[in-house]
Amino acid sequence: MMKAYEATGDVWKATVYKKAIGRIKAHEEPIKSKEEAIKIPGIGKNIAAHIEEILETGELEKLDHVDKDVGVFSTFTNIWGCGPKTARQLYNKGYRTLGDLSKSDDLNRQQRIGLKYYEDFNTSIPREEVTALGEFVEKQAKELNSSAKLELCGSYRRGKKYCGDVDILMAVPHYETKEEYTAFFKKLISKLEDTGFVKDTLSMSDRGTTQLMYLGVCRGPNYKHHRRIDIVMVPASEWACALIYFTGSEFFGRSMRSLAKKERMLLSQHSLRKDVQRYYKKITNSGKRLDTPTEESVFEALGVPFVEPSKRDDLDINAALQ
Ligand code: DCP
Ligand code: MG
Repeated sequence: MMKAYEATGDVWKATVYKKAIGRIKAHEEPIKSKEEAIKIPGIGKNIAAHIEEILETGELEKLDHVDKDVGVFSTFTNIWGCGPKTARQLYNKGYRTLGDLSKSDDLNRQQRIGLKYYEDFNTSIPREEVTALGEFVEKQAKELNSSAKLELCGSYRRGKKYCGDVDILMAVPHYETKEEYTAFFKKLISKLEDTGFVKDTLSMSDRGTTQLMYLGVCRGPNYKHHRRIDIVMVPASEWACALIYFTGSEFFGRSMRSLAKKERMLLSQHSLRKDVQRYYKKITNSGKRLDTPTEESVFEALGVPFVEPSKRDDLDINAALQ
């Protein structure tokens, strides 16, 4: 249904479904009735009724009325790098299948890589494989610098059994200047290419800031599938705030940033700052940067108890405090 509304450009309805999907995914217990469904924040009466129908009949009748073209749209938006807008453009140009697209000049380089690994990128990764891929990268990194630090983030760190991609955060203690950690990171990526682990590169950017982000495609030795891998390199002093950001969930991260704001602080993926002055949305004084060597120290400075990564799926830290 979300894809159907995205296809027709009904952003508001698509968002309602997107939010519900997020909440259902994050819900720890199986949902066995409409009553259980409606208790979950973000699930309204209509979606609870859909859930009941699926529980009872195994199907959702409303989906039968969705145009078959939505199937095409949904296939296209499942190509990495292809959003709703591109999918609509491709559709309007007459493309209907992945086969059509494989002969087309209308995809950019990233979308062509997305198409090449379509099946693999749409298959979730068992946790054990993510562990093995992370260990491979760690071994290569430590061969370059034995004190290099690496943490698997995203859904993996939140304890999921299956992950959409591999998210890695890296730093080398005492590497603060961009020159030193950029040199290390470039060497690492080349090494990952030389060993045959990295199969394709989607992008390498420094996001105009202190953090470097590599997006690519890898395959572990002894593994069958190609996987999406993101590696982020940060200066050592940004480790803890970056760790919170990349662990997610996106929802939890947003709630932490809004909590900071209430405390007249500013939390980002780079740092935590205090005594921040704002005039409406504008920051008029960026205050003072706090030293945050660990994740725990960030929670402490914000005055909230530490939240285990496995509890960060669906948690609004503000609501939890009330
Ligand atoms: N993130 C964020 N805001 C975004 C994108 C990402 O805060 N717009 C953070 C939170 C995510 C983390 O980065 O948890 C990793 O992004 P992913 O898209 O890889 O999301 P997950 O790892 O949580 O889920 P998946 O299993 O689908 O990869
Ligand atoms: Mg991820």
